[in-house]
Amino acid sequence: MSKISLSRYLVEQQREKGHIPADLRLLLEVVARACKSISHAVNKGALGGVLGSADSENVQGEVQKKLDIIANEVLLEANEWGGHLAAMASEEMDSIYLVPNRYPQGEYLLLFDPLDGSSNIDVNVSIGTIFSVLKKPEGNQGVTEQDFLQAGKQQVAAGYCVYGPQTTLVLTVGDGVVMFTLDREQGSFVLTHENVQIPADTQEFAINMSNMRHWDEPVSRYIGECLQGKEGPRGKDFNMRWIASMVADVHRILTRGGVFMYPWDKREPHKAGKLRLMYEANPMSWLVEQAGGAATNGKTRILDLQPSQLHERVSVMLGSKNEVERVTGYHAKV
Ligand code: P6P
Repeated sequence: MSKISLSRYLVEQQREKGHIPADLRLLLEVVARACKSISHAVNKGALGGVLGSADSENVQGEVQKKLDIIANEVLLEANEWGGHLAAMASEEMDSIYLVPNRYPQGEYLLLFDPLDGSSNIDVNVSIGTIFSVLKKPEGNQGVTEQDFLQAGKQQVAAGYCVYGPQTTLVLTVGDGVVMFTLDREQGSFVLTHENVQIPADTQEFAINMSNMRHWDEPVSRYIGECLQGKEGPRGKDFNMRWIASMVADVHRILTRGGVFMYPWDKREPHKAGKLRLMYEANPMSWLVEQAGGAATNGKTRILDLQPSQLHERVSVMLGSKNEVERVTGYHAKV
């Protein structure tokens, strides 16, 4: 089979399927090029002097790694001049980033977590870039934060690039999920997986077990039943994985199934959860749904949630449909 590049896939999505307009195709090509640059910087590691802390904090109050800032700057610089964007939003920036007036303004809004899982950078464990694309609402002259506050079901494209043993770009534009692996000799992303499907059932769950004593009852019940194995109500044994890098855990689930959970817990009861809705949960939830899975906050479909703040957090349960429906059902009984 001849190699299909990301560019060819996007042209075909534009020309033959009418799924994406030219400007969105251009935007996705630019994001992919930025991910290639980030992959290059990540792969250098200590040799590039990019490991360790940047001695600064982001809007979340988290210590920023040097690579967090590098990845953020790569994405801003790559996307600001193309004329396809009106503004950007990032986990690493308090407020939105307007495309400078010296460049043409486009109709899209780009949101990203430039380097998710950055606590894993210094220990050489897979990390990734997560991105989400929305359309700027019609009518308004300028762009404000309010324009970004759209439910996840309004996304026009979403994806991530995982920097692991391979650098793999995973994308949906609403026509299923496809995966492209970076061919470093050619310097291009090559289509390696089409029509990605998550099995509806699984025997593998991903959760940070050290938080067990802080969970709500439905989560405790669901995980407790998994731990009881074949002697318990589930009648089968379960395996556990926790990479502490959402991109890597979601990639495993898209590849072989599973359920990922970062639920609300009692440690900081005023926070809905740890993960951010706009640029982590929404893009990952659309990818999972496009691959036949499900994603809720325990009660509501994540893509239906109406955001009220750019950096708001959410409880996340996503992956194999039957497992997500089961744990969501336990919440409904509370
Ligand atoms: P914990 C990484 O910091 C992240 O945002 C996600 O990628 C990951 O799933 C989660 O936090 C890990 O959190 O509490 O297990 O370190």
